[in-house]
Amino acid sequence: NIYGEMERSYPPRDNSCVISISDKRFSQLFYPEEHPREDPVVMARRLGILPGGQWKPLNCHPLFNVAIILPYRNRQSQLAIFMNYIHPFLQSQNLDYRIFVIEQSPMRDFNRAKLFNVGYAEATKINDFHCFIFQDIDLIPQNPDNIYACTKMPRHMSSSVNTFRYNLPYTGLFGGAIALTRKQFERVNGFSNVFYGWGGEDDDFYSRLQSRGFQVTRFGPDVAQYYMLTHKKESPSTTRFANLESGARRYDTDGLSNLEYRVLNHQLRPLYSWILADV
Ligand code: NGS
Repeated sequence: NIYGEMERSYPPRDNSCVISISDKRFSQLFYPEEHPREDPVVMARRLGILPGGQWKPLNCHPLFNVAIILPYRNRQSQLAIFMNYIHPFLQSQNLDYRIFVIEQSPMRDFNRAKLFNVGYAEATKINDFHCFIFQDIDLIPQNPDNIYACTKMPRHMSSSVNTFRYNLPYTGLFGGAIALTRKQFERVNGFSNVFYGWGGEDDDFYSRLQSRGFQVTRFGPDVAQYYMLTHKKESPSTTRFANLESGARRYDTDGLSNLEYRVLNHQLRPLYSWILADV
């Protein structure tokens, strides 16, 4: 029973929300690109989403308190498809959640891992989030039983992606979508900040977890199914292997502990909190 592995954010009460309702709406929606798109303001009003993309159930006591962190640059149509889909999905799970989009300013190569650290740091300033989901905007969870909340061990959520024909390509893959409690994330000093450009930062993060004795967990491949929105493949960074190799020497000094960035702009948009950062 996967739900036995969940790490609650709040103690249960008489009127605790049920964790999953296996909502059948979601399996009908693929392809998500073709799902009817609702105007963000209309959607927020219809679903009772507060400015900045916050929501919690009002008729039951939520068990999970989650910040969803999405690194972002230049993927406007994916962002729209993701938001259109994810709010009803998260609401079906009765979570107390808030969505953060962390956009990297132009010029430097994209630094997915550092944007996660920025998202973590900014979210933590706003609220005492118990659980963090770090995930790519192009990944759409297909199974409503894939709870967007934390487990007793750090969890690789997207182990079954359509582009890999729903197979895990290698055991150490920890990219795509992951869930960690604040404590777990702090224990490994967050992500490395040095991975500019595509690739390797998730492998480094996996090594960090292993170095601290964490066994990562995954739900079964049927539950962990994701649909990836199509896009051109990025060209991999040339420094990723060198950074990976020297990674172990930096676990304590490179991460949340030395995180530096500037927030250039921020807005509470109808479906998410937007933060523009120079990293
Ligand atoms: C590995 C990358 C990871 C990446 C994974 C899957 O090779 O960062 O492929 O990529 N590691 C290195 O480059 C060192 S995927 O096929 O999803 O584009 O997450």
